[in-house]
Formats: sequence, structure tokens, C-alpha cells
Amino acid sequence: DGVEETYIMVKPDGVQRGLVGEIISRFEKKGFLLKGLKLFQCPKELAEEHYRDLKDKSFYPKLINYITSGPVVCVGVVASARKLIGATNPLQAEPGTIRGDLAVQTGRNVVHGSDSPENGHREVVDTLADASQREKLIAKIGGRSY
Ligand code: YYY
Ligand code: MG
Repeated sequence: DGVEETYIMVKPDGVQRGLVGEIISRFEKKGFLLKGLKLFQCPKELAEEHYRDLKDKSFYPKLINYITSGPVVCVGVVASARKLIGATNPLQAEPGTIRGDLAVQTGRNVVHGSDSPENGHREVVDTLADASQREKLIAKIGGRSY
């Protein structure tokens, strides 16, 4: 519909460390419109789909293991959120960003944010759609269009 969406995911380390409120609060205080929110155990198939561009990377198996290791919190917001999240490596993320303030390890960087409007829309649909839609999606992953 022309409105940019971003999929934010508080990763398992963020949930386990009790940072859900803090992280969502930053998006709220910045003025992002929240479109959806839920606690979610990511199925392996969906994690592989989510990180499909990274499947040849050496860290990919660990990444899939980690992201499916416990519940995550999925949030759909309107507009781009990468600046608020900060660089992938928290040691390079600016102070004031979520990763800059709250994380130290790349593999435990507390939050995901979509890297483009296209991926934002896809990721919001994939996880914030209802369970029956997601089952259908998982069944047809590989040949899809948005
Ligand atoms: O979009 P962003 O999360 O900042 O980074 P990506 O390059 O998309 O990688 C996704 C995810 O993979 C990253 O948040 C942590 C992990 N990762 C890693 O464990 N080791 C790396 N060298 C690079 C990324
Ligand atoms: Mg990314």
C-alpha cells in the first residue's frame, strides 16, 4: 500500500535478558507506529527463510540455532528503523543506538531490523500473519511472490 514497514524482532538474548520493554519503548518514544506485536517461537523453516541470504556464511548454522533457541518478540512498525538499531557489531554501533547501548557481541546483538522496505513487508507478513497463513507459507516456501 506504499507505506514502508519494518519488521523488528527482539532476539532470544533480548527476551532472556528482560529487554523487551526497553527495546519496544525506544521505538514508541521515537514515534514509530506499532502495527503488530507478539511473542513467538520461530520454527526452523521460517528462520531459514528469514536468513536465506546468509545461508553460505560460516556463522549461519549458529545463527539458525540461536534464533530458534527461545521465544522472540516480533514487532511490525511503520518506516525504517535501522538507525535506531545501530551497526551489526555492537562494538561498532554508536552510543544511543539499541545495539550500541545494550549489546556487546555480534552473535547476541539483541534485535533484528529489516534492511529494506521489501524485506520489511515480507518479514512482517511472514511472522505477524496468523498461524494458518504461516503454515501455508511454510508449505510453499521456495515459490512465492508478494
Ligand atoms: O542486519 P543485521 O542483523 O545487522 O546483520 P546481518 O548481516 O543481516 O546478519 C544477521 C545476523 O547474523 C546478525 O544480526 C548477527 C549474525 N552475524 C554473526 O553472527 N556474525 C557475523 N559476522 C555477521 C552476522
Ligand atoms: Mg540483516
